[in-house]
Amino acid sequence: MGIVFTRLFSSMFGNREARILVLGLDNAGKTTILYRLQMGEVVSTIPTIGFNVETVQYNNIKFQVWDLGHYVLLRIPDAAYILGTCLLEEELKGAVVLIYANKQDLPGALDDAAVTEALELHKIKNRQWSIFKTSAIKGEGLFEGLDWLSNTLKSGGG
Ligand SMILES: Nc1nc2c(ncn2[C@@H]2O[C@H](COP(=O)(O)OP(=O)(O)OP(=O)(O)O)[C@@H](O)[C@H]2O)c(=O)[nH]1
Ligand SMILES: [Mg+2]
Repeated sequence: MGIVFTRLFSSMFGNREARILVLGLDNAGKTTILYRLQMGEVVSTIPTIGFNVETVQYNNIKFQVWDLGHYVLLRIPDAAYILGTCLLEEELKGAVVLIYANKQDLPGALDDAAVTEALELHKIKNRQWSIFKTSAIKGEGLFEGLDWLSNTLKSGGG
């Protein structure tokens, strides 16, 4: 699953820009999602060492997407803990949280309710968040999530 944070900046000219920090379990599909959103196709990936930064233009918002590689092998309880810790960061104060429950095309994938429970998303207070079931391989759910994100940002979230 990928975990996405974003924060909105409006320039003097009304162009909207947002930064997205992509976090998630190793092998969750973060890099695949990034390039699927950017190019509309599945690219072959190798485990990310360091990070990828790309721009995705969508709904009149220029998203600068930071895709972090697996520095540590995360498991779900770690992911829940790290998410909670990240949300305490001053830098991410007010950031909107979009969760992709990815790999829904695979049998046994945790669905949105199971991911919500595993990541303890109901503990998130004073912040807008939403979760979407996705398959980066099939191209399902990704833009629905980005629609939620851009609408939330445009209505003043983040
Ligand atoms: N079946 C299925 N496979 C997926 C999906 N998304 C990604 N994958 C595959 O999962 C593997 C890992 O994808 P990556 O995008 O490299 O994963 P990552 O989260 O960037 O991994 P790290 O960079 O190691 O943290 C690749 O073989 C992808 O093709 C999906 O929705 N369904
Ligand atoms: Mg990667």
